[in-house]
Amino acid sequence: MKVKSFPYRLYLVISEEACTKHNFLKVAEEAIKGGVDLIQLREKKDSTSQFLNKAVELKKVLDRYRVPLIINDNLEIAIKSGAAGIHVGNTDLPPTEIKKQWPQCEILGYSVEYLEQLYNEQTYTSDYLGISPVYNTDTKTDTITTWGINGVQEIRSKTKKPLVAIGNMKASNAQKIVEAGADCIAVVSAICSASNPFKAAQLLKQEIDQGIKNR
Ligand code: TZP
Ligand code: MG
Repeated sequence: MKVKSFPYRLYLVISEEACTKHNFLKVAEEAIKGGVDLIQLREKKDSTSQFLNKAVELKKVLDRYRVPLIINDNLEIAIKSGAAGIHVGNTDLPPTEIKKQWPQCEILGYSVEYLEQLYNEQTYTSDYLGISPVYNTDTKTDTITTWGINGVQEIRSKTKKPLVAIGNMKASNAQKIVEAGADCIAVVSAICSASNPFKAAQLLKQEIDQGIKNR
């Protein structure tokens, strides 16, 4: 499937474990109906075969809605599952290497943890940058810079790359982070642990749309 390029607006980063109230495939489907337009599968504890099985199952759901699948930090699974792209952090396989090994990769995401990264070739090679994290979160604690709203503004002023804000993002803070320059909001718990993932996505999307209008 040929995918559209950015901007995507509401990005669900999903793992089976984070989906505490519903099956993760159900969460993904409801979230798409509520406005999610990009999904990343992030399984840090799975064996290769578990991760691949989940990716294949998730992709079947996403294909029905033409939503691209991104795989977190595992090139083999990204390729084998037929995903549209991959997301890597600062200490993972670098984007330049991913492009060499997987030239067909359509969406390559790269997390920014230091300002200096904005000037390296990994950033130039990426299709979007993750602002990671905007706020501290229990979902990922091994982080370096907590960017906050000022950090989002500063990164926005220094790059034209599409920016994805992640880290304790929710309906109550999404609008102002979009106004500060983020193109897209990524969430784990705001949707994965919601009793109603459809509604949670819908609320987030409304706030993002309002933020875009206010810019
Ligand atoms: N990268 C930076 S923060 C984060 C990741 C994967 C976790 C975000 O989770 P939540 O629950 O949306 O705060
Ligand atoms: Mg990593």
